[in-house]
Amino acid sequence: MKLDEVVISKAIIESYKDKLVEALDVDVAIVGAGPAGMVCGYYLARAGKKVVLFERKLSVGGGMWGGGIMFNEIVVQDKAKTVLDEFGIRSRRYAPGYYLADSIESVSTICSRAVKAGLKIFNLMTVEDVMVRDKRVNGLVLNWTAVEMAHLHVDPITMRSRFVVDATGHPAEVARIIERKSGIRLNTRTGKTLGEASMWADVGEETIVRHSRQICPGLYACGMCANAVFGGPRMGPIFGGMLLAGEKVAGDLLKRLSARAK
Ligand code: 48F
Repeated sequence: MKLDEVVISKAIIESYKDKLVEALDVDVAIVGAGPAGMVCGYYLARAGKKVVLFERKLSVGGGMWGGGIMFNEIVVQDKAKTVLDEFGIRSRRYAPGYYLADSIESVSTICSRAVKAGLKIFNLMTVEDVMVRDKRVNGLVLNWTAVEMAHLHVDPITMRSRFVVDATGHPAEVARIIERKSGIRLNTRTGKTLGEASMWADVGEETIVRHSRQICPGLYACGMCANAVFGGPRMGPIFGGMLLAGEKVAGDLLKRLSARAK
């Protein structure tokens, strides 16, 4: 059989079009394919929820690939070892309470398991705005990252979602859009994002899980974004908090979604 380039092109275009149309009305839309966002997406998809994730970059994985200073190993504490095990990521004990995992195995395995569980990931797409109705976030405004990079004057498209998760890491991009444009008060001391504090792994890892929660109606913060919103410290290349944050936000959302279904 001779290969026909037009058949290849049609296959891609038709399949992607169907996938994108399906993504326009979902239970949960996650912004950012770092470890926190992908873990959150995995648990939601595994529970049968319709969940999509939009990632600005070509590759998923956010800040996890590079371990610490590009040494591609990550450290995970006792509490989060169960999440590594759940995904089937191999780890080894370095010292009491500290486990090491290969960052490449970690990112690729989390991504693979999440996608196979049913999470639909759209890479190369930037979330540039949100939809707000009655003071509640209920969707996202999307454009190709290439449009953003080239500063082209091209209008975006819109999708609807029962809940949105900001997993954009340090910049907390969705929370900052809310702060700038919506007039909605965030659930913080000042009603605005507080900005992250300087490095303190022990505190940062504890607060990140606590801070990963609803920050205004319809919107949850997850992972490093949560510490940026609530003023918690950064923690460097220990990643247990990111994994536990993803698991926690997924658990909170599953409760909310089942309450809405009743
Ligand atoms: O930064 P990132 O990995 O966030 P995370 O899951 O994990 C944080 C750690 O990697 C590390 C750390 C540990 O000490 O602090 O930084 O909380 O992943 C965030 C992802 O969001 C994407 C971005 O490209 C990255 O892959 N992202 C950011 N803004 C947007 C976005 C946006 N507006 N639209 C789409 N994707």
